[in-house]
Amino acid sequence: MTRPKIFSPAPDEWKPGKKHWLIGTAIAACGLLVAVLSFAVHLDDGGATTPISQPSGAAPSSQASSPANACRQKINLDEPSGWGPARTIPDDDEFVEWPAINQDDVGPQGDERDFYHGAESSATQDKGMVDAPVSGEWRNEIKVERDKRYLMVIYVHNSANELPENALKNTRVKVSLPQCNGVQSFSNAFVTADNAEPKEVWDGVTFYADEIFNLVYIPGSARMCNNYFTCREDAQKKGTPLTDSLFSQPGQQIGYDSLDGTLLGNYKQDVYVYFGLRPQFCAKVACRP
Ligand SMILES: [Ca+2]
Repeated sequence: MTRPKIFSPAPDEWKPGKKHWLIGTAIAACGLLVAVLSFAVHLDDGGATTPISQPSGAAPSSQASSPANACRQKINLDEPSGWGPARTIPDDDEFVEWPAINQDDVGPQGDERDFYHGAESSATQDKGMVDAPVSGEWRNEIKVERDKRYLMVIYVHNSANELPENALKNTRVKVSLPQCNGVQSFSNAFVTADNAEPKEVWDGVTFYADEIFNLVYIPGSARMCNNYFTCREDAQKKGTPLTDSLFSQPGQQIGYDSLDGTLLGNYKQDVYVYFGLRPQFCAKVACRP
């Protein structure tokens, strides 16, 4: 397999109000009850804000920290995988007043500063793994095991209101995957936009195992799902595919109805990026150098 180069280290008449996501999410709530055990359930295009079963970001319990990107030979789950930069969440009924990435805590994701998670997949092979339901909970610390695959999700939201002047421009997502071997490693997701403040945000996930391992991206598994490129369990709609540029500089451009980098504020245009990972164990598969 050729491994990609890995990057290292609603309606306008509404008066803008942060609670507007509730309108869409009320529709989504019924779907979520059905979707809670299944990754690939998405609602129709009828304004649902949360298309699939998702983790809620927990309020970061520690200080912001740099993205961790190395491997460890001992497990220490107290070591932060990283999130940042530190940014203030506005009051419940307010938007951020400028284009801002994942700077909210009242939407469907809870605290958006915790925007990157993973879950064990029920898939037994790489092909089509992104369509398989997850079989475990969405987590920030994932114990990886032989013959299993893991679905990762990155949530992206413009925390400003939906006015055009607050649209994020050249919005991009990239992922760091460790290229080393160890019993613990970290991956971080980075979201950037030219006019965002801060310009870049990041959030991490920790992987660990009883054996020395590394992680590989499952080729072709990356995709974007949102209210335009919906994803459904019936496999008729699968979002839109993303390229391996997700793992390289300058990252994968995302968007709403095209991958043009533009994301309006409020919740209609929020985005989920998915991709699959598979651990390799050194005793069974030659680890990368
Ligand atoms: Ca996280």
